[in-house]
Amino acid sequence: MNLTENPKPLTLALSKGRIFDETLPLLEAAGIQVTENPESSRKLILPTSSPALRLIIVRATDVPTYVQYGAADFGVAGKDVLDEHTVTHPGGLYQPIDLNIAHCRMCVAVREGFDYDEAVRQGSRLRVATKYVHAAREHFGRKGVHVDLIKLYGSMELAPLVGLADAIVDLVSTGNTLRANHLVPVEDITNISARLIVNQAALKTRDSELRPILDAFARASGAVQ
Ligand code: PRT
Ligand code: MG
Repeated sequence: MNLTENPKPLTLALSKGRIFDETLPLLEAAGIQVTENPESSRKLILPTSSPALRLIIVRATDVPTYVQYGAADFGVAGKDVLDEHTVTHPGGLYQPIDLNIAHCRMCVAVREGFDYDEAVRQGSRLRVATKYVHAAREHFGRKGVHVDLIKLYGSMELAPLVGLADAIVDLVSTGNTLRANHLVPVEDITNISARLIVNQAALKTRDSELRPILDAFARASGAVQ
């Protein structure tokens, strides 16, 4: 397919911050440079050095939505975000590559001094605050632990400190945020990294344009195709 047949550039959805920063080298491996930085630019649509590719900057949790509805042809999102999205919006997304970027762990954490193992052993009903209610429900369900889940949209670390919850399910990379708030991880749930997701219709209709970028991303991230 060439540009006269399909003049609309491919659209890649990214969130600013670590996903944008860590996707840039992958784009460069595909021969594509991005000159504007979403941290300083207020533009939500960013051009690239290739007229055939533009970026849109959206909230991390909105990336799968833009791709699923075809407003973006492809996007980069954390496995945490994708797993939560898929529970409520199954289908429509093709997830071909683990990009090996934005690594972290999803953990259960509690206040220092809170005896989590004893609470679990006693069968106490735990209050757990999290952004990841589906992952948390599955985790505690597997363990047979009764929990009341409290949905939060950010700053989960605060919840155990002010008596909103006994535990949190959150992402941890360096562990600095937990330490700064006198929290300790007590259980690992899963390892997280960012994935490339592709709109299923775009994968068929725009395959020849997508393919070189997907291949370059796969090579640069060390993914086996
Ligand atoms: O921040 P905002 O509310 O706008 O959106 P977001 O948190 O969804 O986006 P962003 O950019 O923070 O995260 C995008 C993706 O990066 C997530 O979906 C994860 O897949 C991945 N990622 C990797 C992380 C982290 N590492 C991470 N450490 N996402 C969040 N964190 C947070 C964590 O929630 C905790 O508050 O960083 C804090 C812990 O970090 P450490 O280094 O102190 O342990
Ligand atoms: Mg964040």
